[in-house]
Amino acid sequence: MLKKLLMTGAAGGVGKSLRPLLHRLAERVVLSDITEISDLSPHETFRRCDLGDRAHVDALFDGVDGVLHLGGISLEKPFDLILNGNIVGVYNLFEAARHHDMPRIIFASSNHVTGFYTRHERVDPSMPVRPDSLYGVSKVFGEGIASLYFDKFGQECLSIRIGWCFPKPINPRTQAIWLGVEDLFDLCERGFTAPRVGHTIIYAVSDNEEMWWDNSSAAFLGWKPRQSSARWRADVLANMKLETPTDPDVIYQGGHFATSKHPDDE
Ligand code: NAI
Ligand code: 15L
Repeated sequence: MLKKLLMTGAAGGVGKSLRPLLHRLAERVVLSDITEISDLSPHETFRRCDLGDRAHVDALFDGVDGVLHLGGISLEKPFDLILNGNIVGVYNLFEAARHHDMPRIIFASSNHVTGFYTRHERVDPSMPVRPDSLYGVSKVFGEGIASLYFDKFGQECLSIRIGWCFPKPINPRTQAIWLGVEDLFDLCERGFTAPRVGHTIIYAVSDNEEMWWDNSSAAFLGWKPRQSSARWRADVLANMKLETPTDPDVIYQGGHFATSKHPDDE
């Protein structure tokens, strides 16, 4: 059991859905976000913080023995936003950890680190990255910092390349990459309690019928996702438009991230 877990990005969709489970993992939970959170449970406190502000990020770490880093820009956006939230922000986070006894970090990376692989390829974390967006590149940077800080300073981190963590899938792509919140919680618990993670990268995806990713290099975690998007199969089929196999949105694992315009041109 952790004594004090810091969760950044706590006001976001994933943070909200994880919050009711975190008392199973930590005695106290510090929620942080740039957006205010007011509906706190007794074991929770809130600290407003822009991840781009080094001193504020540093001040979040007092007594923290585990960090779940969800905060930042979660979609393709203009570069200045990504720079502040995901590049400066992740650097500030790892620097704060280095100066505060190096609590283990779980870093919310993304499937968009490898979004330019096709849906017919089976990708594992040792394969070269193929980011599909500036957002995907920012997650590559986060994984790079995690790798450097482990190799050079011994800072441990589990980078989880999340698929689609929303209540339910909306199309065949998100059906293949759906991640249930119970499975995510179980992965985080294993990430914090495993004797050693070094810097490990894993695809965070439930036990769906279609599988694009190979997590055998992280088998030591013993994570066996139990949820599946199969129960929405009929809904997805009933509501979907017919997919054109030659449509780039359909070809690439990253879907429309792979085909979107440069965000600074919009
Ligand atoms: P979200 O966009 O709902 O939440 C992100 C939170 O970060 C927001 O509450 C936002 O206010 C906060 N934030 C943004 N910029 C900030 C800054 N400069 N300083 C402090 N806080 C800032 O995203 P969601 O869906 O909850 O995702 C959580 C994490 O997981 C993100 O890092 C995202 O990239 C990653 N992820 C999520 C996936 C999903 O399916 N939901 C898939 C792949 C990755
Ligand atoms: C992500 O990385 C995003 O944070 C999430 O909002 C979804 O867009 C997801 O990827 C996706 O692959 O669709």
